Amino acid sequence: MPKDMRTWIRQLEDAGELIRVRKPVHPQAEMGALMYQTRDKALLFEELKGYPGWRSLGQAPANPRQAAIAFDTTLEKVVPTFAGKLHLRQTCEMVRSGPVKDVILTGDQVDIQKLPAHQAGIRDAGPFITAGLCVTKDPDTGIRNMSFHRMQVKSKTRTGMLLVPRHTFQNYRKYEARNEPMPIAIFIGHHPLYYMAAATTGPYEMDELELAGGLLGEPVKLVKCETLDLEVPFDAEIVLEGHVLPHYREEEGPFSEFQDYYIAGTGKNPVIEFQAMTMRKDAIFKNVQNGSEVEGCVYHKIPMAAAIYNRLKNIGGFVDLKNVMTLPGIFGVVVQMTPRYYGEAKNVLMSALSCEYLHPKVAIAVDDDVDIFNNTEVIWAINTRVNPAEDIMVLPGMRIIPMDPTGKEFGATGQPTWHRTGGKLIIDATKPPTCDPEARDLFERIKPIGGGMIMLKDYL
Ligand SMILES: Cc1cc2nc3c(=O)[nH]c(=O)nc-3n(C[C@H](O)[C@H](O)[C@H](O)COP(=O)(O)O)c2cc1C
Ligand SMILES: [Mn+2]
Repeated sequence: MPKDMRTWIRQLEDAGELIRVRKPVHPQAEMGALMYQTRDKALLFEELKGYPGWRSLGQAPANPRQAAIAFDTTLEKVVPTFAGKLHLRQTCEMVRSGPVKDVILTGDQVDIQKLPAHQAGIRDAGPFITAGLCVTKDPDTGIRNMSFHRMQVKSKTRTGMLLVPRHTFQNYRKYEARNEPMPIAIFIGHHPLYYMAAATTGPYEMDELELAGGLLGEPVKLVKCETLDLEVPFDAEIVLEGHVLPHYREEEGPFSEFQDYYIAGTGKNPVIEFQAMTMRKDAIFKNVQNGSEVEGCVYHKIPMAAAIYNRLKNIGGFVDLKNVMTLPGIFGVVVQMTPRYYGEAKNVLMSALSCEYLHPKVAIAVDDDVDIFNNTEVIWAINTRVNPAEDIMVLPGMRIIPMDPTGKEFGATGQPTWHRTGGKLIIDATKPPTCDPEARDLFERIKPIGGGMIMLKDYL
């Protein structure tokens, strides 16, 4: 059976990683607080106040450790594992129908306000659809794109949409140049590897649904939309079919974002008008809580670290690279490596700051005796292995992600020219390289005599 949101719920539950919330929860008044709180376990809300019959899954994955479960691996191996699969593609398979077509609503029957979309933060403009994966096509080539976008619920048939200038925006620009609305299909609720694929920034030509197939190890099965020349997974929970209106913008936001701020992106943004909705007869909704170190962040952290891992492997021909992890707020990345030469770590960090993703602005390198999943260890390495005069570099005037409030803003949200500039920071917290064993030896960490063998429990 192909992996979908239901197999994922079962997998989490079997692993003791899911809590069923049986008391009724209000999606706008209560759910955000519960999801923001749980940093360890996933939540399945079984009864929703004001939305009879609906259930919703949240914080699933709640953290990178749970993301590793989706890849059938461990926290330490999840980034190298994903990196090793980034080149995999499986051609999607068309099927005639599927559970997502159990219920088909068109015209006046469409009412997205009946969906239990949650309100994430106090200052949010209202409920947002937070787990919608947006499928569009390049009108010239027909190549598909799939990406994550926040969608502010505005009426029965309308949402806003934040489009940071990337591939979906590129497709939208092409439709705008033709003065045509852009067809868009949004599926809500699926296996996390679909979300990981959607949050992977690769070449414009990459069909993220083919990458999803590569990650899943099985082709994604697609069905035709009811009202659009687009295809969506046959086993999603819910599908919305609509158009992004050309040359039209409306106030959108604020929204609780991944940096743990409301700032950035709020302003005149595109809108989607929906004309059809299909779903399973017992569809489970999916809400994603955003903020630092919650689910929204996890979908960013893992693909970004995987893309950076692949990029860094071959800097200077070869890097003895061990691991990569994204830091809280996702503007930072920590690279674990064994430096072989002086200056090597700095070259590697330069590349991490200039990769597929605009987010990284702080790049830190550490040796493999530092646990990169423990930020206390990373700070220890910075404090004890860095000579600030030598090992820190500030790079001014770089292009940074427009969602970074520290930067100088140009243009405005909703426009293809929207961007920011700001500084980037390199911190080489590695030990001296292996080519200088004497210097390196000064940084040998203490190990207690008998460490790992003499256990306290044996003395109690
Ligand atoms: C939880 C989550 C929410 C996101 N929300 C948005 C958004 O509202 N607008 C946006 O432009 N990108 C958003 N992104 C980032 C894009 O989906 C991501 O960069 C993706 O790789 C872009 O794909 P594309 O380059 O094919 O357009 C979000 C990512 C995640 C993980
Ligand atoms: Mn893309």
